[in-house]
Amino acid sequence: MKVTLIHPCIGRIPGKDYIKSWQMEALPPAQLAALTPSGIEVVFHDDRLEPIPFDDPTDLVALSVETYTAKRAYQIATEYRRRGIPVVMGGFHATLVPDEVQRYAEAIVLGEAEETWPRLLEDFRSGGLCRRYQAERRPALGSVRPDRRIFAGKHYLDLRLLEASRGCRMSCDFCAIQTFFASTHRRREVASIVEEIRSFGKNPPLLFFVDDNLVATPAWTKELCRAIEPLGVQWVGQAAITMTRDEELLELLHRSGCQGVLIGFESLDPRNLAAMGKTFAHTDDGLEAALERLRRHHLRLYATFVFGYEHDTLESFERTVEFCRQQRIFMVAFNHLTPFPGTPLYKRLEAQGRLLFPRWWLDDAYRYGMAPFSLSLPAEVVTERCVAARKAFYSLASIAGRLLEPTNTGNRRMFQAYVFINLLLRKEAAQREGYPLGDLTFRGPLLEVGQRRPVQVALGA
Ligand code: B12
Ligand code: SF4
Repeated sequence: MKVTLIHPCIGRIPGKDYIKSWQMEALPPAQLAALTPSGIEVVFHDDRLEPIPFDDPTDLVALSVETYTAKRAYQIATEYRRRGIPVVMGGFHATLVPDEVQRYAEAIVLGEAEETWPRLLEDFRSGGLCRRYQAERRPALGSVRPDRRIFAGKHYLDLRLLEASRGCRMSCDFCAIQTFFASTHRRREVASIVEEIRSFGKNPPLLFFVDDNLVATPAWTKELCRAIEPLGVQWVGQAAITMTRDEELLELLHRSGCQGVLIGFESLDPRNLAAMGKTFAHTDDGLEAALERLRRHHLRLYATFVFGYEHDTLESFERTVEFCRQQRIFMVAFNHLTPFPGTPLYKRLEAQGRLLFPRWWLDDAYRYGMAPFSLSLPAEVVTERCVAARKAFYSLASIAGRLLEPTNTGNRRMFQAYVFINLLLRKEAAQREGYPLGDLTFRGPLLEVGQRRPVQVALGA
């Protein structure tokens, strides 16, 4: 039996390269590969890097689906359905909107795959595939490590992704994580994380802990830092501004090799933070003092912001760019707020009739970067101002100005990373805009389960 794992891209413009900064190792298929019983052949195609050989024989196709990749995933499923090959789907979107995803997949998996994927494969092998799988409980983490052999020969960014914990206890109203993990947070045994890092060998690439909040449980994070310090690795991860209240934590993070953290600031306006349920992100002595503490401990910052919330005005964009430039932040993301289906935000905007594209992820008129809703500011304004903010932050003058911050350039690897990332994001500031969802070369209608048409008819349709 042969299973083909596929990680879909968001979309594709014929003849143009995919967005470089999104080309990182894909952990979901690596985890599925590790969970697949021996004796089943596994092949992996990364749609972001390479063409998919649709005509290669396979028994089953498995796709990870995020909201932004849903349309492309359905296109890929359609290609296989034309060839009579069953497709299963899992991941965030399959969990957030199972009824939609189920129309395009013979079977779907809701939630995490550790328990359900082996069961699904067994059912498929015995001819009894069910339509829907959902784990009865959240799996223990760390007993199965991603099988990274599937990445061989693929050219990803030079980062090694790994997980130390899953989920988040917070409940920000826009966030798909809180819906997917139901505001729970589980951590791996520190020893098993150390063992995984050791398995990467001497001088591994920069590690990227993909956890949504690596500092959610400070005592555990400190234990982790102490355990990885002797390994001499360099790493980055995702955290929360709450970490700046604990100087011992900051010091341990630095000593363990932490080079920088992504923090979701979302907004500089406390009224917006209150509206999104993110009041825990307050800092007693102000953001400037909090960022100063990060710098003092040599921690670089990737600050992410979203625009379009209730209290945003035109000034919000300029004020935020100015703040980030003044603080000489290593890198930023300025995106419009995104109503992901299944989140409280999505339900609220839907109920208020504020969604301009109710199913934006499938709408042919929708492009990446377009605010699909309107609150205090018109959607086009939010869309345009996000691009302008990115261009201002990634202007050559801003990149050069932020070089003056010693933390940004403190060691050779991070100096090179600063230049590479800032120039890349400068290029992508405009490249991402108007990016299509789905592959523009795809022809024919999306085929739902049970529909099967000859290839030549679909291609000509
Ligand atoms: C690392 C990461 C990235 C990296 C790399 C992504 C990659 N190579 O896959 C980068 C930085 C490039 C990135 C970019 C983006 N990301 Co991202 N990213 C993540 C992050 C933090 C971790 C993903 C991960 O590896 N998890 C570990 C794996 C093992 O867990 P998992 O994906 O949940 O998979 C498990 C289950 O879901 C399930 N499963 C998953 N797929 C399948 C498939 C089958 C068949 C089965 C059975 C089961 C199954 O089994 C797995 C094991 O239990 C997640 C948040 C998160 N906590 O997951 C966001 C997340 C996936 N990203 C998100 C978004 C929005 C984006 C961007 C669109 C951001 C932007 N505006 O630019 C881009 C899109 C890029 C793209 N798709 O090409 C959202 C997606 C939300 C949604 N509703 O779909 C998330 C959830 C973050 C969030 N806060 O909402 N991202
Ligand atoms: S935005 Fe961050 S803190 Fe809020 S629920 Fe999502 S992962 Fe947790």
